Amino acid sequence: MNKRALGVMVAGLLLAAACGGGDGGDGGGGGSGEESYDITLIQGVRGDEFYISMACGAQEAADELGVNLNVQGPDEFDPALQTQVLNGVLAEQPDAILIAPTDTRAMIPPMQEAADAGITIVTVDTTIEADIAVSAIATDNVLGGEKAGQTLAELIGQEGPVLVVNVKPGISTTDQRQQGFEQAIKEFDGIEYLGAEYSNNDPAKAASIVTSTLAAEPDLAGIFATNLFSAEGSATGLRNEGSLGDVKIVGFDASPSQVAQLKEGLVQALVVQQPREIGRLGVEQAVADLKGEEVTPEIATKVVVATEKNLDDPAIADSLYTDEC
Ligand code: T6T
Repeated sequence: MNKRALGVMVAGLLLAAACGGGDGGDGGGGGSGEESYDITLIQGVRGDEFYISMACGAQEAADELGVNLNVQGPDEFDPALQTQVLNGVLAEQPDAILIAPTDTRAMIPPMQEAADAGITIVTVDTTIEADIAVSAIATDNVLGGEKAGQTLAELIGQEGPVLVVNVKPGISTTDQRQQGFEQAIKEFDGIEYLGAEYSNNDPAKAASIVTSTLAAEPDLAGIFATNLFSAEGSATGLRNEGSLGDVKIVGFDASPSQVAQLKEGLVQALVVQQPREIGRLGVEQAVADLKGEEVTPEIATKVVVATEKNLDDPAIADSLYTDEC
């Protein structure tokens, strides 16, 4: 580094120290010349394109608002692992945490601890059964489940046995999707509901659920898979059984692999969320709270139904998930 560059750097550091910058404490808001906030996004699980897309939206908002965004997540969709991540984040004392809690109850105590430490909490995607977050931004998951039910009913000519491949009980989003689906299919007398089985967010488990269900119910007409990994795995299960197109699948989410399965005809429809929008809104709401501005306690984001035919419509194409920003 030359002397001039060093001088500029030292002057910058002195200025930052004078303004109290860099301590991540009581930030004065984004924008040039002002202290910026430190916000951490804690995903439900790392490597899931839903949360990757959410992080991209959060980063866009962070760039616009001059926020330092840090993104972390557990290796599995699991409250014990997510609590460890949250505890590590707590030690860093960010101004706000955006979190997708992996369990409606188990995540209450660690989130309460974070709120008690004066950190602004915003939930993104999933929610908890306690009033800790200043804002909760989520898909209308009951509506999404209803749309899945209506779409699947249409695909199977309103008759035959149908199965739900869910994730695990206690996740707000996927519980609500199942609820919405069950409400919707009640309207069709010809549909026999086989109930829900749980994949534990493991595609291999989802595939084996499909294999064993087909062995017991060779006339299986349709499957609703309530999230990305359950849907990817269910479709793989059908491919393994050579049942391409015989059994209709409506999945939730729109990862690149799910879109490929839709194009292949293995899956007939996907209920697509707006994870980028959820991430963006999460940062905006956190910053509003930190600045003492008005915050919206609950924001519901929309879903769209993608089929092979409408994939190029801008409303659908713009909603598909990404594996990198
Ligand atoms: O479906 C999303 C998310 O909305 C849900 O809460 C958990 O699973 C996903 O992340 C997809 O894997």
